[in-house]
Amino acid sequence: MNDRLAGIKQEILNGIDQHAGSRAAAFELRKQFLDSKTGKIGQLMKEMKSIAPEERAGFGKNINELKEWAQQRFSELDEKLKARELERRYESEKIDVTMPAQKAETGNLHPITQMRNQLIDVFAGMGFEIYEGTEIENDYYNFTALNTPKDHPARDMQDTFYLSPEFLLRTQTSAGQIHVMESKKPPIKILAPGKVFRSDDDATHSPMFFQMEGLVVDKKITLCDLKGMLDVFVRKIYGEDTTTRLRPSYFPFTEPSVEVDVSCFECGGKGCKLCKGTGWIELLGAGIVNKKVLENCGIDSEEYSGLAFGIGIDRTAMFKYGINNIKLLFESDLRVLRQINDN
Ligand code: FA5
Repeated sequence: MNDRLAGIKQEILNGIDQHAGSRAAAFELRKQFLDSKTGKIGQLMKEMKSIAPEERAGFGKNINELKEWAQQRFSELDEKLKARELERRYESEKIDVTMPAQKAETGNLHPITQMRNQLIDVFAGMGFEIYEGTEIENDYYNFTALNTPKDHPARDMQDTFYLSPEFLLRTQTSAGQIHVMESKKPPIKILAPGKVFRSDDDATHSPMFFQMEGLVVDKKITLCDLKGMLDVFVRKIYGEDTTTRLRPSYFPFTEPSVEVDVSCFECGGKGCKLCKGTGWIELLGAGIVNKKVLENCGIDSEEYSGLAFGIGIDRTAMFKYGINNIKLLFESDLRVLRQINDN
């Protein structure tokens, strides 16, 4: 019997030597010998019955000693493995406090989004509400209801992407004017920012760009109201000394129509490269809402009048941040985008 005990001892020593590389493997090995039901040492206890009574006490003592010895070995092993695991962790998580810190990059809003937000802030301060229209429009809302029927030459002013004979990508946020006037009774004071699309492509024109439409319909709205609002807008965006100039223009949906220039904020009006020596920069189109458009939307043009303007958001941003090619706004070049942070 003592040989069997010695054999188990040896087995344990071999097992510890060969297999117990991790705490999980050591646990499995321990179970093989010390599990109360299936362990080899426990099994020996069950054999007590078959031992001669006079040898039983000695046999039991030897088994208990073996059990204590095994428990001791396994807890030493566990301690050793625990220490090794900890060492490995320390090694892998070691921090060199002399290393330069990793730079945490923070992003910022896209210049067009920054400009859009600034414009919304300015006009929200004057009581405008936001209306978000859809990018796909039908011919009626983008042209016909805006006093531009099928054969109207003004359609050539905007090269259109047609999706079908009826549907198109809106060429102007002015399409939103009609939706608003159809669904709301005056007084109306809305701002409609969004993407618009035209078959247009050069340094200052992009096939997709952003506009912000403003529409006010109420009693006794005049061109003076328009000029007053636009003066507030340019002063807030380009500085207190900036002013506007209205030049006669043509849009089928406004009468009279104006092109709005802003005094050059770079040279103060003296003439420079930015304003091409004129002292003025062309910024947006605007006018008094054509009576025909009001009538198309069921608004009494004798009782009410309206003003409307369409600001190019990209163009406003280009002037403000000194960007000379609209493509720079859409190429996602971080060197450009990082320079513009007006938040
Ligand atoms: C219009 O789109 C009119 N709907 C504006 C308007 C609204 C007039 C309400 C009267 C009443 P226009 O085509 O000029 O007008 O465009 C307005 C602005 O959008 C321009 O001043 C310019 O800043 C910008 N813009 C026009 N085409 C492009 C383009 N391809 N890329 C970038 N910006 C553009």
